[in-house]
Amino acid sequence: MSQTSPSSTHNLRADGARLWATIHETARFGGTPKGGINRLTLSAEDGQVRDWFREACEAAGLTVGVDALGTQYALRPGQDMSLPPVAFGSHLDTQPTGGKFDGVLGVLAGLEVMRTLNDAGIGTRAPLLLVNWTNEEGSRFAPAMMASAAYAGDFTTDEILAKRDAAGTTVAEALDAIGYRGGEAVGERAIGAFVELHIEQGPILEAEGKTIGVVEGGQGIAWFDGRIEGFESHAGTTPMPRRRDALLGLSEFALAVERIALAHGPSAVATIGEATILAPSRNVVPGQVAFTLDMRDPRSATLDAMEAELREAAAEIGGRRRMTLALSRIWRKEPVPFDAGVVAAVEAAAEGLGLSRRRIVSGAGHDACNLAGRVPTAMIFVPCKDGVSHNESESATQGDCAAGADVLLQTVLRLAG
Ligand code: HGY
Ligand code: MN
Ligand code: MN
Repeated sequence: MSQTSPSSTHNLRADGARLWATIHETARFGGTPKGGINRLTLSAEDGQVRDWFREACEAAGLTVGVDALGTQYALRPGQDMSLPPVAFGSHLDTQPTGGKFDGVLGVLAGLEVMRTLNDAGIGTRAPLLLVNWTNEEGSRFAPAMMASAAYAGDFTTDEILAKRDAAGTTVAEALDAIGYRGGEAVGERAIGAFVELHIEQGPILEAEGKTIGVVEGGQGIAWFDGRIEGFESHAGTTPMPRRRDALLGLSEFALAVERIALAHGPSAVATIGEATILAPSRNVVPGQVAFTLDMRDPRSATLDAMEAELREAAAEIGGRRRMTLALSRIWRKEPVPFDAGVVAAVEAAAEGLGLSRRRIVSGAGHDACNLAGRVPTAMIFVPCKDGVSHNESESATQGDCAAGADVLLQTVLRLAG
């Protein structure tokens, strides 16, 4: 392999058609009739795409390792193996109504970078490391981005292994079920810098006609589990004024969540994404409701203020309706700035490629937001149609995916020497 030199790599481009074909080839694992992907973390479908990923990496000459939480690391040697690898990647798990690009683009564009360097016979000074992080989505097991959070030291491996899904299955059992409970200790892998390519999952780049988002950081996130205790009673004989209907308590609280987020707008957002009547019955007034709350803003103080106002609203509604509304916070991710040097490398790469671009803060959480706490990290965004994501209609163009892969390639070459 020849040494990288500016001339030999400046004109190097990813193979956009190959990347596009790879994205669509893997979409069959958990593919849905509507053209989306339902590939929950550590499901059988996730196991299938992981097997595919390992084989594709090995076919590209990479050495693939797996850690105790199932994260896959594919290593490409560099001339100086004493240097920590330049890492890039994202996640292959999806939401239940996921699309073809969320997470997938970052992993498969990383594979495209490896394939492109192989085809050109180009070596790098530092090793390269392509990563598929376990459970970025946080849909089946909470919190989101859990494996990269463990890598960053925010959780112990045992804490994560003990997390349970709605059916009571632990992360450990789910890993064993698909054979991805690896031998490496989490956090053992040296990483010198991390770059993640991802669709924006928002409307800004498309609205402004920009191809590349140079991501400066991620906003703060707080997740809560909610529980409302009213009183079950007969649907036919309980007069309306005497009811302690937990579903009506949730309904009022949901409108309070919307009011509070709007009051702190435009950046503040809050979502009740799951709600369940426990022991439901058509002719029983709901007595117990469980729900989840996802709250975000780029400002930490705003997250604090919103939480205080939500708790006040819960107490007021509960007092008036003679029920308890309990909110327990299960996760708080502070707003995180990315590394100025890596951000500059992304910006220089996009400029060198003559791509339209703008600086942007990520509204979505990403594994990069956890890595940023431990290694120099930044992200690259490309547009997605109408800014839609976490929806089976999620869509991006081949040209934008290829442009994102080219920015990833040039950024990695800048960082790896
Ligand atoms: O929730 C998030 O922001 C990420 O898409 N899992
Ligand atoms: Mn994602
Ligand atoms: Mn997602």
